Amino acid sequence: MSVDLLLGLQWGDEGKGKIVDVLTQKYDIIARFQGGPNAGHTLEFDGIKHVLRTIPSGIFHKNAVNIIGNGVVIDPVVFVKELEGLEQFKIDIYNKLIISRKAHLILPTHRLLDAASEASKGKAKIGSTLKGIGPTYMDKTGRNGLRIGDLELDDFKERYRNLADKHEAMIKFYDVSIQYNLAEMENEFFEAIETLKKLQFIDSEAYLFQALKDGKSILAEGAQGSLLDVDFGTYPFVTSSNTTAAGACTGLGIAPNKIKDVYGIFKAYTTRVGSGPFPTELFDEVGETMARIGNEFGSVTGRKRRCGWLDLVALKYAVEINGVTQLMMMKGDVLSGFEELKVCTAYKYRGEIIDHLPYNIEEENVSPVYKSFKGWHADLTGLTEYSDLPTELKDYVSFIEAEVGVPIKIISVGPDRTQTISR
Ligand code: 2SA
Ligand code: MG
Repeated sequence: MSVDLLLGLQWGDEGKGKIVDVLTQKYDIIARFQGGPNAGHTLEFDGIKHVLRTIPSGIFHKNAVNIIGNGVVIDPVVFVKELEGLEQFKIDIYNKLIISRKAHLILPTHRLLDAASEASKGKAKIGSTLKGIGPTYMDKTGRNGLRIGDLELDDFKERYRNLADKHEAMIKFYDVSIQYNLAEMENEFFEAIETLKKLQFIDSEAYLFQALKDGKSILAEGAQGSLLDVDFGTYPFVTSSNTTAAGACTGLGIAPNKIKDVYGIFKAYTTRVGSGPFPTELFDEVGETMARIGNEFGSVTGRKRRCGWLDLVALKYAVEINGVTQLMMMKGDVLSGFEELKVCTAYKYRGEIIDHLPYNIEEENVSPVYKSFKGWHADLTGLTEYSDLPTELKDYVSFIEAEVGVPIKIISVGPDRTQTISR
């Protein structure tokens, strides 16, 4: 059997949670491979809206096993809150959720370091979610990190203290004023660890090898989006993990030749939360309307998301980097009611027209070249058949498919599980 991947193709918040939830019926195992509590995967079903942070989006399905892979970073405090939020659903969490021993731990001081780093950057700040993601991955690649498996060691507390002391010195070095009570944060941390330890810790790569041998089907769930990838995103305004397809190999221990389908999720328009370049960003009424109708607020931080037209230059790039085999277009319903829609097909860069992302992609040197489309007015949210969609939307879909060269297999017309049109 093989592994399918599901990834966001823009700057996150494409609607991955919803699609994993819809697709999980087909899979035995759902595995998260990168990121951590910076993610906010929103699912809606039976009139309930739920946001997942570290836990894979297959958790609501009866038979799926959910794995948090080695590439993920886990904050015990956030994780336990997430577990508490799930209590109402009566999920057999201790059998359905397993964690890789190799996943790294986010310490309270990682969160403080994140805050200190951002404060020290002033206007140039990344706009991080302040969940300690960057500093935790820095400790991972710097070979200083603590992992889930370390919780099973007798000297965990000592290891913790060593690292936390070092972090405290670093926080002082930043020389910024951030208020905190570390003792309180540590109490909360160690308390959360006791709950966390009730879960199964495993060598998840071995589990997945065996699962593949046993003919199980696996869906790898990405977090954030391709343009936030630490290597291929709009660096330095990125997150600190590989959000692209390669990240699934390193974040789970899956060989590239085991990957079959790569589902690429994108919004019918574009959003970005946090700082950094965004060539098709709208600063006018149209952008405001998108944000309002699309309810574009960060599901973790509540920050208002920046909105703009669909950027096909960036989308094509993400499709290539990830080897996307099927596209899924989200939030088509949000575009209902606009007289005119625009799609960016190229950039004007230093006086030239280019069709790729330049190394130095900043608002000042890149301006989008648009193609206009006629809008539609129909309410899509109750539609279930592709044939019932307005002709203008079908034209929009066909244009994207032709430009990108990959079929759009799912069109989402609302947040609920049922508001999903398959082709
Ligand atoms: P970080 O916290 O170090 O990963 O931040 C670095 C950049 O990555 C962006 N980022 C995100 N962008 C969109 N959605 C994300 N998840 C949350 C959500 C965000 C929220 O689902 O809504 O609630 O604000 C996410 N996580 C990280 C971040 O904005 C920085 O630009
Ligand atoms: Mg999100």
